[in-house]
Amino acid sequence: MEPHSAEFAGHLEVLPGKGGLTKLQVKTPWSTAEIYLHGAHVTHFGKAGEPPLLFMSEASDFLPGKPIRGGIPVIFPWFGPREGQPAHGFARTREWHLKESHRTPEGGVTLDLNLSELDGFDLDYRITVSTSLSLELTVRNSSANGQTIENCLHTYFAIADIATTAVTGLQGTSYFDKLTSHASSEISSALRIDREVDRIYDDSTPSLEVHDTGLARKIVISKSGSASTVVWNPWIEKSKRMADFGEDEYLRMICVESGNVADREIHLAPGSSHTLRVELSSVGLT
Ligand code: TA6
Repeated sequence: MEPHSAEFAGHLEVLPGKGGLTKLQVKTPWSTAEIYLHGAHVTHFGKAGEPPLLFMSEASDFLPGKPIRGGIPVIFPWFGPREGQPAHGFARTREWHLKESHRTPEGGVTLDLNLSELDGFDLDYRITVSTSLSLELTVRNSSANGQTIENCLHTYFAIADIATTAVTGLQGTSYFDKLTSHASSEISSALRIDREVDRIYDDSTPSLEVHDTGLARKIVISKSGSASTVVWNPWIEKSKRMADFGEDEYLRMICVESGNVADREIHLAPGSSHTLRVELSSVGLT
């Protein structure tokens, strides 16, 4: 593989990854990360000396045209199924372009990826690897017509055990339960999962946490430009139906996704843009 002009010694390498797909390997003084150009898919982020923050299925495909299972799928321009179209849109199965990369003044690494051969949209995705993982997904309507889109950073978090994990920060937030098609409101201050959960919360709060007592840490999800939070765990039966997901992997993952979906879809005038920002970090549980 030709050395990429963006590579700089010891901090960014462009390598053949799984399935021969191009992988960007990032190393900073505090952390490591891996991003595939296929779908601009972050497949790994971990702080030195800690278990990875992101879950990756051991059964994931790494094939052109197939989504990677785990990490942070980029969902665009629609969320969920669509007749005759790929579920969750096509951004996550397209080959993105690495436009630029540079070191931050503190020593982190910033990658600028782009996907622009989509009719009517121009997507820029800035990924900054440091003591935390920062993501900025900007969509510009490059067409002459108004467009309506949904977007979501569909993050799979790695946890020790779903039975000793809780999501905090959603109390009092209304949600749509995709399994029952009923609307409801979150009553618990610490949401625990003991069955299949697939909920779209109407949630613009700037911060949520995933408390993992098994790993004695909490993951902090800070976000802006996001009016929806999706919480998903496939549990037993759905896990068995997913060919690219291990039958018992539901025990070690939870999706807490940040975006703008369903009623919170985004209307973009010609030439206008929208940016979704998410920052992921971890703190020890005292
Ligand atoms: O975000 C939750 C969800 O919409 C679930 O309904 C489930 O379908 C999940 O996304 C995974 O979707 P995928 O197309 O990646 O299998």
